[in-house]
Amino acid sequence: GKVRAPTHIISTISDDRGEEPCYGGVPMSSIVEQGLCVGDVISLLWFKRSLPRYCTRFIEICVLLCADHGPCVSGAHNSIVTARAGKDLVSCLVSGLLTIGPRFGGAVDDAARYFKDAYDRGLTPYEFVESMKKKGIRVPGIGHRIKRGDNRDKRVEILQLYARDNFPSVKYMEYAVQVETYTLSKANNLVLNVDGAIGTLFLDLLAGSGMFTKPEIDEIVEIGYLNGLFVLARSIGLIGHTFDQKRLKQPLYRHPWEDVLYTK
Ligand code: Q5B
Repeated sequence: GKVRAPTHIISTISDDRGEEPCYGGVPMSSIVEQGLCVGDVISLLWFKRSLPRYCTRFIEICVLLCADHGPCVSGAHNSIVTARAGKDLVSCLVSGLLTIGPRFGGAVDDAARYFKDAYDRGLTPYEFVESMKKKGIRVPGIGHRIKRGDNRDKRVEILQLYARDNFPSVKYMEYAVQVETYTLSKANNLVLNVDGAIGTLFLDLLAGSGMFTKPEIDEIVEIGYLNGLFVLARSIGLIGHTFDQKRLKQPLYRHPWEDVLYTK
């Protein structure tokens, strides 16, 4: 009989062998005919299933809200400096993307991990925050350079409002709000930030939609899918900043001496 040669790659995401490519088994023509959007494509390619409209809309809102946050944040700054050094689009984009990490934009997965663990173990906000302090770990998803208790992040409010109106359950989000109330009692900068809002709300999406088994949720949180939302979204802004600098014909950037403390 026929013997199948062992393959070097196993792939389950999309299939380009037929007349038209299929994303998670759904032909592209069907995606277009049904008027599906980026949130649907993300749900097919990342989560390998068609999620309900309220979920794909939530994913799209995350992308819209994280697309950019001005020229002063780490990622945009790097892209701007790289563009001004005359580099190509991909170099400018990746130099911005490489700043995404535990302090800037890349705290979404850890927020989901730590808040899930704390909520599932029944820790009070006090016990959660103080246990993190004892371990010397900053609570991922808490704190912001410019947002404060009296100047909240509008993006967080928009996401919370959407989830309250559309999600069957927002237990992780409500827990995050309680944690924020506690951290704000300690310092005014310790707000729930956009990473924390997305991380905890995505836990609610995973747990409340009925579309994922518990092992699947644990795997998604363990592998870390959710920083991908920030990376994808912020790429839009970083590309915008790159075009902006090139259009404005900005010269090579050199940081001013006055802004450096030279010490021996
Ligand atoms: N403290 C975000 O810090 C920042 C604490 C904390 C306990 C915390 C910090 C942090 C966790 C990581 C995180 C996502 C580095 C942020 C984003 C996207 C963005 C960005 C934009 C966009 C800010 C002052 C005192 C110290 C600290 C204590 C601070 N955070 N304690 N848990 N989480 N958060 N990142 O302002 O006693 O004086 O030593 O690491 O969630 O990246 O727009 O800019 O869209 O682009 O530098 O929104 O919070 O504050 O370091 O001076 O700390 O607060 O221990 O206490 P800062 P620091 P003490 S969203």
